[in-house]
Amino acid sequence: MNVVRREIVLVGAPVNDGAGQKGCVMGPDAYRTAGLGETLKALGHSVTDHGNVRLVHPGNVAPPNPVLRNYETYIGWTRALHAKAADLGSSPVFPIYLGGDHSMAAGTVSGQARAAAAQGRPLFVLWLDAHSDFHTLDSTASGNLHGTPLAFLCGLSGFDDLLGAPLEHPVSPENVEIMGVRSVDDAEREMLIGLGVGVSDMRRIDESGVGTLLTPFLDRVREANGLLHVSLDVDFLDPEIAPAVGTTVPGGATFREAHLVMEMLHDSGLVTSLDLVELNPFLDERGKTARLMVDLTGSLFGRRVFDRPTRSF
Ligand code: HAR
Ligand code: MN
Ligand code: MN
Ligand code: MN
Repeated sequence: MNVVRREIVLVGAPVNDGAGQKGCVMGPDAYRTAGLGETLKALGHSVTDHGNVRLVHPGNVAPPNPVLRNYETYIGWTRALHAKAADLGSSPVFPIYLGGDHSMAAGTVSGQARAAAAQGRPLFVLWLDAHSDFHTLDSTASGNLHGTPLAFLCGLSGFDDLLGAPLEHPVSPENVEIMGVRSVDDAEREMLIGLGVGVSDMRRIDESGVGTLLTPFLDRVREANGLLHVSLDVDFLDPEIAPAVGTTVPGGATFREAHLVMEMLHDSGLVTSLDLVELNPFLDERGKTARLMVDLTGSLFGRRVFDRPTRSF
């Protein structure tokens, strides 16, 4: 069997202030309850749970736009998770960040990008999401900060409060692929096009299939000797199969599309860190969504029906 045994570290990020409604704070414990650690161990990996990261409140910081909600805790979480991810990224472990709403990725991905830069390797990001999360602090109309982390990570301006200085190691927009998107605001669309971010929206998935769209991106990661961070938002999935999310959008990825993405990512051997975000267990149906997210993570870590052909001819 061709199993690469990984040293997996689970990190809880009970971030809730970036979302419009409450419940993501329970996400990390729902993944633990749904058996994430046991599932990964059964696949032959070692798993260590580092518990939950704690918010360090930054003190009073005036928001640059009055519409922003919970600006100070966005800063506090970004700093705490950035430090944790930069640390884990410099060791040979595979971190899985258990969210928490998607604003947490401002910290996890920027920390991983710092660690990648220290190794002289580019970080690529696969953002699996119904949304592009590409608002600046100026352009957001809702003020919900989970709609902004990818713009921050790509180095757009106005985010200097988050780490207290301009982002030192932004992710290059051409190294980002957003997949499954079906809800983009006008301001986001202009910025995504202007910067050349890769976007495979649901229509392109319908027309070409996830495999055809994912392969060239993975080839680019490999050719660049890059590291690959995957940020999996529950709302990437169709709400019929994954109801436990506050921002459902109809017409999402199917069960098989999502598993195929995870299986291809596994086979590529390129993924080095993962976020599981936006799970709101308060909205779940008997743990169905939490279990699906655990199963998808199992596919990313090598679960398959057959590990070799049944015949040699
Ligand atoms: N674009 C909308 C806004 O900014 C919706 C953002 C919702 N984001 C998430 N994460 N649920 O993907 O308010
Ligand atoms: Mn998101
Ligand atoms: Mn540096
Ligand atoms: Mn989303």
